[in-house]
Amino acid sequence: MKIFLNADHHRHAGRQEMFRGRMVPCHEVPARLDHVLAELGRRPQGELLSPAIGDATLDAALARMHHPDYLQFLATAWADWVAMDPANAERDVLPSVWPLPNRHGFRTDTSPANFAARLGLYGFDAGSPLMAGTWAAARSGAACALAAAGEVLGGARSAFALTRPPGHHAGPDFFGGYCFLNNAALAAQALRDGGHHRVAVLDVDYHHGNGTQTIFYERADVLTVSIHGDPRTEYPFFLGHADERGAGAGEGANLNLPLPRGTGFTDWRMALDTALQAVTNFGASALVVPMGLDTFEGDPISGFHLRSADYATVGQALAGAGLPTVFTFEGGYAVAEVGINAVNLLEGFGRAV
Ligand code: OKP
Ligand code: ZN
Repeated sequence: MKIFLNADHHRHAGRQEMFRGRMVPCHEVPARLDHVLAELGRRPQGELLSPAIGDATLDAALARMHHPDYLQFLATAWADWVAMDPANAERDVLPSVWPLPNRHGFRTDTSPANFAARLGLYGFDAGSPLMAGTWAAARSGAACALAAAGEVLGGARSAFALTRPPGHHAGPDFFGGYCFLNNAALAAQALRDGGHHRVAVLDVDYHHGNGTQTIFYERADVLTVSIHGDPRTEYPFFLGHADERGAGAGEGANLNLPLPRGTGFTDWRMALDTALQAVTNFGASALVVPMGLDTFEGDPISGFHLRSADYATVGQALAGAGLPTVFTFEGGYAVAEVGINAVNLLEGFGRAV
């Protein structure tokens, strides 16, 4: 399969994230992608390419998935941050105040003049630092997702957007969970626009894909399925419950399969079969897989117990859907193993095709 590499990913390199009242080193580090690349060097899965997507095409695609005010916010966030105080140039951007949407009559319909207040409108956690290169890195990543979708539209069985920062927590007008632009949603929309009438997104990251679910929640043409740690105890907490089935025209086109912390491969694999059955029942003709490897037993921030060899089985099962498939790189924070696990999955998929 063709692999679209985000050559700008190093420009997004957060230093610290807030965790339980203190600043800890970021989990979502450039080395994650570098390990995948190194493993692909040892076990090649296809040609490595740079995405050839023009700025106008990219901007048009971004504007279809994200609100214009949010994109504008991202584009100028670093400059606005430094303008608040020149000393801010030494520090990453992180929000520290939020409006508690839908509660207490807090106004969120006006754009506050203070950047720190605006930051709290768009960002939903204090763990997703943004810096000078974030916008460039995220844009190039979005281009990788579009290029991967284009490859599949051109007849390829599969393609991989090898990019970071990840995307599945980014919504129409919010960032968080290390995500800024929703790469998987961009790929799904590109597949729709390219002629696939029904597209499915099957998110296998440990964390619920709250951004992707929100983007497609009222749409009947894109099925969103996510297998993840139960949001009653696991991040991102406020979305991802089993009773969220979609709304309006999208009623029935969202499926959440939350599993308890501690779940091992036998039970996870049964959930995958349920998810794949839903994809088949939906009648999708193309598939997007936000590929998180943080279901791994050694992941430092997650709670499932998949082993490295299991990822080949996952890839094989995904191939069994028989659909043209776009993979996007999402989570996976056991840095030394993330390359092996990612390539095991891709290899399992490729062997089964
Ligand atoms: C991003 B992706 C939990 C801390 C959670 C944010 C996790 C974001 C995961 N102890 N911090 O879905 O892999
Ligand atoms: Zn995750």
